[in-house]
Amino acid sequence: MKCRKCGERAAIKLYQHNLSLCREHFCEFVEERVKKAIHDFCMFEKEEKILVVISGGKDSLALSYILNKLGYSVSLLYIDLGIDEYSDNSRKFCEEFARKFALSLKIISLREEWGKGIRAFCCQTYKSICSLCGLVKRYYFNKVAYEEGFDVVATGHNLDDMVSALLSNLLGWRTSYLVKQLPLLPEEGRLKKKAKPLIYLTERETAAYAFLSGISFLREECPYSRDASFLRMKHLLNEVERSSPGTKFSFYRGFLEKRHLFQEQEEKVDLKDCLLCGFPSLLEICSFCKTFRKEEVKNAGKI
Ligand code: Q46
Ligand code: ZN
Ligand code: ZN
Repeated sequence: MKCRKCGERAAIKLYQHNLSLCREHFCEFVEERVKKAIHDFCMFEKEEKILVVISGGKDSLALSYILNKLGYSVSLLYIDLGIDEYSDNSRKFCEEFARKFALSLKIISLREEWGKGIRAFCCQTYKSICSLCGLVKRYYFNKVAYEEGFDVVATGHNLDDMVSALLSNLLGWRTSYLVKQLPLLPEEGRLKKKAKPLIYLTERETAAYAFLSGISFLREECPYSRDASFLRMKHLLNEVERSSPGTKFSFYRGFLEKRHLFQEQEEKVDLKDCLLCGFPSLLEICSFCKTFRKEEVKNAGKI
């Protein structure tokens, strides 16, 4: 198998594009896809300050590496959820990456901030760790971006993440979630702009890029991912992609073309400032404060 660009030995075959590429031309291909996503959705400019949320895994580290290589102003944020050894290991990969590429890294640790890991905060509203994990990550990346003057938060969601969430929300006809599956969510009050520059790349491509670029990343999966429904969607979509390469991309592109159908149905909600933390909330007290500041909520007479 030879690289279509230079005739050297190919490192990977991209079935969707019927294209074999060597290491150098594959990395170039990936970086071009990221540039295209940034350009197509006007995600950010060179002078904007970008906060990249990292987990120690291939996607977020590959994204940080590419944005830094392309000359963007990048800082990193790692949220330590306190999930036993998994969090300790992922934190080490993040610290090592930041050191190696001389990038600033802020760490927020639930055990340091709240005395306990995420498991202890599961409750009636957030029964599953994964839904609570989503709330914690969204709360902190927005808070850090707002308080520290970042223009945009970038996350390492790839095409597989987007289409699996899309399929799962479509199967349940959760239209309010469907409209959130966009590559760019605009700034709204204290909620900072959110960008997903890896949306034109599959998980296989980001993994290959991280490996071929010599990025060391955590290969261990979060222990809770075994029960996560999005993984079942990913397996399903991989089956479809194997027999019909390009399906994931055309599914997502179709959604982008038809997103107005769902946006029209979206009810405009007025967000208030949470009485305890001041960040946007549907109710007087935000979900994060209700979960993490139970005593204060009680004292405020809101329970
Ligand atoms: S980190 Fe968080 Fe995932 Fe672990 S707790 Fe679930 S959502 S599985 S990608
Ligand atoms: Zn080549
Ligand atoms: Zn709050």
